[in-house]
Amino acid sequence: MKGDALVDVEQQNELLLVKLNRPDKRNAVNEELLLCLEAVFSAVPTGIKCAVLHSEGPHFSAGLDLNELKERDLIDGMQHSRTWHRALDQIQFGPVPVVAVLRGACIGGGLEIAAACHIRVAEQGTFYALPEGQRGIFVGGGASVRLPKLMGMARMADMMFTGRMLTADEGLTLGLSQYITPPDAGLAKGIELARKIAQNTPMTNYALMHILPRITDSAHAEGLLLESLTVAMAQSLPEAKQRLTAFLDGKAPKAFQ
Ligand code: 1HE
Repeated sequence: MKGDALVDVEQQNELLLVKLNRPDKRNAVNEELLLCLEAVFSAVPTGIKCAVLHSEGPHFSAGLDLNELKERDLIDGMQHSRTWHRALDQIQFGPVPVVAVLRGACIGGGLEIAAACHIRVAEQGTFYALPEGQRGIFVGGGASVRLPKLMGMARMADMMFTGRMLTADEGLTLGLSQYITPPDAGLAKGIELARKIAQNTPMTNYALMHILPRITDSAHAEGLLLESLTVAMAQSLPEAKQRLTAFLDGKAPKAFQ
């Protein structure tokens, strides 16, 4: 998917760079763009170990394409929200970790897409908002499930009750992003992080993507049991044994290197 596609994809060795590519509409997400995103993350080529989701133009995404709301009845609205859930679950629970690189507006559905990624890097100048409250609607792309886990329910509710906008610095403090960079340095940072992630064992990345969220959603006893199963599986794999032996032989970097 190249050129004027709404989602542009570029392979860089073990990394997949996925770009929201509708800058004239501030990367507002219409049905076509959403389905493109789902298709890309459903067909990650073999050999790819990590993806970076970034954007063309000065804004990550202005959220849902509001033109599409005008004609929708109740059942259409329900199905449309479920399409968002499917597409964003494909990002969160797909085959590879995804690093989001944010800039400018990260609004509504744009923030929902960012929240489905595994790590968020925000450039200075990024701003976050959930104008759904002001528009008389509600979040529909999974924000009510994902955002309270990142920033807490009260903060998310505040953003919707009051239309409060958060700056990049506030987003970093509150957990919306894990990294902040100068303007225009986000993609380089995202790629640097993705290269690091790509060096992990597949089991570690799988556990972080697919098991940790289940543990977090579990009751105490079930969570601990899942953790034990995961560590036992991971440590029994040859690639873990090699890494442990390398450390004990003084051939692996220390924790702080
Ligand atoms: C759009 C959209 C959009 C821009 N749907 N067309 N999201 C919002 O409520 C955010 C609405 N957007 C904005 O507040 C601003 O556009 C921005 C702050 C992001 C950028 O401002 P600016 O001055 O750079 O651009 P602009 O002039 O406002 O917009 C440029 C064009 O993009 C313009 O179209 P044009 O044909 O007149 O050039 C805008 O109409 C268009 N555009 N944002 C449709 N959102 C799963 S449910 C999720 C629910 C939500 O996401 S609600 C939040 C919706």
